[in-house]
Amino acid sequence: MQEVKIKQIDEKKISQYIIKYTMEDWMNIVDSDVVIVGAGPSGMTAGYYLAKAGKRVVVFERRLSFGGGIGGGAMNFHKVVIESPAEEILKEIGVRMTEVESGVFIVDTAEFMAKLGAAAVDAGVKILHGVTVDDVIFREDPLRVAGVAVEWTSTQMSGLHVDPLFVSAKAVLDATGHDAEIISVASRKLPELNVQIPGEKSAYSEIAEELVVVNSGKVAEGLYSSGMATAEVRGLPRMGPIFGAMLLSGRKVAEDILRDIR
Ligand code: 48H
Ligand code: FE2
Repeated sequence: MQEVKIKQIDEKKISQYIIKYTMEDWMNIVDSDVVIVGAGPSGMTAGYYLAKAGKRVVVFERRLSFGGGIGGGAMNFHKVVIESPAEEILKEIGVRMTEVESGVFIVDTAEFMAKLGAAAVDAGVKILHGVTVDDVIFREDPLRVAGVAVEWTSTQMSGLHVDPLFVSAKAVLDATGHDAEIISVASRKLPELNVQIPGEKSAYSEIAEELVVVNSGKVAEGLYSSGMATAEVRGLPRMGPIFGAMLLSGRKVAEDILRDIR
């Protein structure tokens, strides 16, 4: 048997290193350029392009995983469909695809999630898991969304009365998927933003993809939507397990945010 020499470190130091470096990160995170809520396909794509453009981006994800709805595929089948021109984005981050007809691709869900997550992290996005966003910060003159309130998901699930911490940002992106949770809370608590939520429609895949992409963007000053949150907020049809619009809407909203916060 070969001897293995493992560096020894005691418990106190393990804790100290984790606490010190976590808090250093949080000191920066509370003053971000862009807060993205949700590490699903649209949120991670937006984060990837924003970080590549040099913005300080944090993604808060309620769960302890990446990918949002990618992981469930279609009825738990481990494949999803991507259509042109969204394959450009997957090519850029090295996801392998099978072209099943001109402009239509099949991808594996695990590879899609892993490589999108890795691309976002490599571009400089901070992704924090187990954090739920449950409110926004606002400012007047001019009226705008100026950040979010965050809480540990585990604290929320416990039902304990614990106040959140606040994170300020020049732009907040609701990439929370079907429920558009952040825009919903902003619309309810800040009626002066004048945001109505008609709700998502039943499936009509052929038209839904393009509609989601072109309608992703600013919802109110400082507040943006992408992916299925856009369908909810703009009253658009759903499309099922085809993910081109999730990627393209993430890229589109990143471009809009870059223009606005320059
Ligand atoms: C922190 C939160 C909070 C919160 C939610 O659902 P997602 O995958 O979102 P999209 O829009 O990028 O992608 C949608 C796609 O997965 C999908 O469902 C499609 C294409 N459906 C078509 C159809 O017909 O059904 O990801 C959202 C993420 C998830 O990981 C949530 O856990 C997370 O956001 N999240 N994180 N604070 N308040 N709410
Ligand atoms: Fe869905």
